[in-house]
Amino acid sequence: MRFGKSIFSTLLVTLLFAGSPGQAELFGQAVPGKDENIPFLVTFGKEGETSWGDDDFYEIFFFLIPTDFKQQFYIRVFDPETGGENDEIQGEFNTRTMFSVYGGKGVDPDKNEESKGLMNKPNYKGGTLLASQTFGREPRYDNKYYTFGPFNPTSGDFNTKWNQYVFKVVCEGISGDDGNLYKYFLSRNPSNDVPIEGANAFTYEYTFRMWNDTKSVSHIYPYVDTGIVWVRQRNFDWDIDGHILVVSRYRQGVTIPISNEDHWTESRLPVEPAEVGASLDFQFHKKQGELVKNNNVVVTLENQRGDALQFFSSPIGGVPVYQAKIRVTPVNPKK
Ligand SMILES: [Ca+2]
Ligand SMILES: [Ca+2]
Ligand SMILES: [Ca+2]
Ligand SMILES: [Ca+2]
Repeated sequence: MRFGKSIFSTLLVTLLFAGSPGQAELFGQAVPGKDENIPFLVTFGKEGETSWGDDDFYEIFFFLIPTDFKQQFYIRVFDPETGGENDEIQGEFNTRTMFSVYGGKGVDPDKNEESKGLMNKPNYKGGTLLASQTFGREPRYDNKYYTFGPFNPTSGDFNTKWNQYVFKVVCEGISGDDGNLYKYFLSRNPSNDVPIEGANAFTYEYTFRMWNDTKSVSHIYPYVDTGIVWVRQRNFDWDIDGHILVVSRYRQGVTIPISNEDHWTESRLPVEPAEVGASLDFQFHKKQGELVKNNNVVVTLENQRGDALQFFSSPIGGVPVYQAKIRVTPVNPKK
């Protein structure tokens, strides 16, 4: 993927309108993000079954630190252990999960394709290991934070196009079969969630837990960069739980094919020129009636060239809102 001028103008617009309600929060440090309405990320121990909703037993997130931020920062992990509250038990709790923070050369996915951690590209640990910690079942971290850091922004992999330092956190389910549910917060402070203005986070393959609430709608926000004509969406283990709707400034909503248990479904979605340089809103609507419980799901997107799209925790350009006044050609997604 290529970040051109468009993202900077979008970021600039975002900065200019920071005060208006509904605009992008500048503080994209909660992962999952505030607008996503996703309760937790989830990574299973590698002895788990993929039918429980994690296809590969690891998850990678990138954190972006703006160059004008000169202080040290921290990456906090909420409920890093697997046991007690929040986590998904299978038999007894025996999962061990390793969190590793990387900086330096090799992290930036723009320069190192394998850093993205997509399927069939196993060398996702590019970069310099800055910190690592393994958690089993540990009551002291149950429903609590573990804090990595402090880190210096300049320990990241500098990306000149974005003018930001890139860090990477890899979470791997190294043993056991339970699901570790957790979330991140990028913070100025080791013991509180204090956001860094202008920072953000993203992933290329999003593995997350849905709420156990039929009324809830979760969102993820892929950024559509210049040159994108269509995208291929892939979703895994959706368990036929309701529907997935794609909304944008120019798209009132189109449903996409959904996956069943332990199953990938994919489809192509044409992109309108007017959708370029902004985020799409992938909405995950729960099935009404009987609750599909503990639904974990995986989503990836790639463009017509096969390059993966980023899902930003704080949507670039803000949450896209359909604008009825703008006429668009009806979209008819074809495989
Ligand atoms: Ca727990
Ligand atoms: Ca177990
Ligand atoms: Ca956990
Ligand atoms: Ca599932």
